[in-house]
Formats: sequence, C-alpha cells, structure tokens
Amino acid sequence: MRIDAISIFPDFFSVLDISLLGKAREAGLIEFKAHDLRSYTHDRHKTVDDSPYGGGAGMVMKPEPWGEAFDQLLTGNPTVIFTTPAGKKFNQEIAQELSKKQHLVFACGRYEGIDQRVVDYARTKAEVLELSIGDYVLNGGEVAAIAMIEAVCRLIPGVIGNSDSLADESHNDGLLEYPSFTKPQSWRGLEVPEVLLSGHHAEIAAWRKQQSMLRTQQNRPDLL
Ligand code: 6GU
Repeated sequence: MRIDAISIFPDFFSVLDISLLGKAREAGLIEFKAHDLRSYTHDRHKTVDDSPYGGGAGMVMKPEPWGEAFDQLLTGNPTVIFTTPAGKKFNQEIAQELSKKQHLVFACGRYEGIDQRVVDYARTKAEVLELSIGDYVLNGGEVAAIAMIEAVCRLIPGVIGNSDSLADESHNDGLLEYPSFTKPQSWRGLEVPEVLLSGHHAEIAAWRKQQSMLRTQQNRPDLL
C-alpha cells in the first residue's frame, strides 16, 4: 500500500518510522511519504491560510497549495481522507475497508479547517472521505491521521506476524476484548483466575466470552 500525507507539519509523521510500521516499511509492505503543504506555495512567506469569508474567528487554509499538492499526488486511483472533527467517526470497519486500498492520501487540516472547495475538488478526482477519530478537538489532523494509519496498516497481511492476534481483539466482533493474564500466577497477593489454569478449552472460551460481555456492559454499553 502507498500512503501520502499532506500537512504543514510533516515532521509529526516521523513516529511512523518506529516499531511494527517501521518494519513494515523496511519490508516494502507500506510505502509512506509526508509532504509539506508549504512546498506547494510560491510566495516568500509560504502562506497557507487566510481570513474566512463571512467573518468569524481564526484562519482558513487557502485552496491553491492544496490544488497543487493534489495535481502531484492524486495519480492512479487514490482514496483521499480529510482529517477533520467535522467528519464521520472512524472505526474498525472503516479501517478494514481502507486496508484493502492501493493508495491513501491523508489531507491534514489546521486552523479552522480547509476551504470547502478543496474537498469538493478532490471529489472530482478521487474517492473522498472526511473522517474524525472522536468527539473532541485536536489542534490539527496530523495526530488523527497517524492513529488512522496505524489502525489501517496493522490489518495489511504480513504487517502483524501472528494474524490470530487480530481475530480476538476489541471491536472485531462488536465486543471489547476479555482481560489477559501472564506469569507469575500469584503477584502481590493478586491471583490469576482459576479457570485459565484449568486447561479446559471450552470453559476458558466461555469465561472469556462472559468477561467480554461484562466489560462491554461496564465500559461501552452503547455497543450492546
Ligand atoms: Cl480528524 N482532526 C482534528 N483537528 N480534531 C479531531 C479529529 C480530527 N478527530 C477528532 N478530533
């Protein structure tokens, strides 16, 4: 999969060099590049924003640099993702769908957002999604894009060594994952649940299912 990100802070994306995603890039499973939006400006101050038509607080990202970035990056058949708190909420199902794409382009807004014509224009050139990662406001879309990139890339075959670990995790079957334990069996007076030591696979599976239900009821009743 090829992934491009367009941002005025491309350095945010250096975290993608680390850990599993860094290894997946070295192995050639993922090709990632962050692009500085300011490199598509032509004025001395590399201006990317201006005051909003109609008035109001803050600044809006101007369309021209985005247009030039898209001219260069929207080749082939990409999916463009605008990261915005005004987008549809990203979830595991969207991550699954995006993990099957050939080419993703993340357009990361700052300030009060991007001139809406940039989104409308991108729709004439590519499949476009406006996505948020939750009901809170970040200073910009970079951290949200990184979260989405990690959620998507770990679903690409070969990125995670043991694909069994993908099957059991939270949000896969609409429930949260059951609690996990490892050695030692007794730690600071706290014991591992007896059933996990029993070797009865059916009983262990039943216990885990019940724990998943309980956790979901307590932490995320909206999922039930
Ligand atoms: Cl995608 N962007 C910003 N700026 N804030 C957010 C977000 C995105 N998702 C949740 N909050």
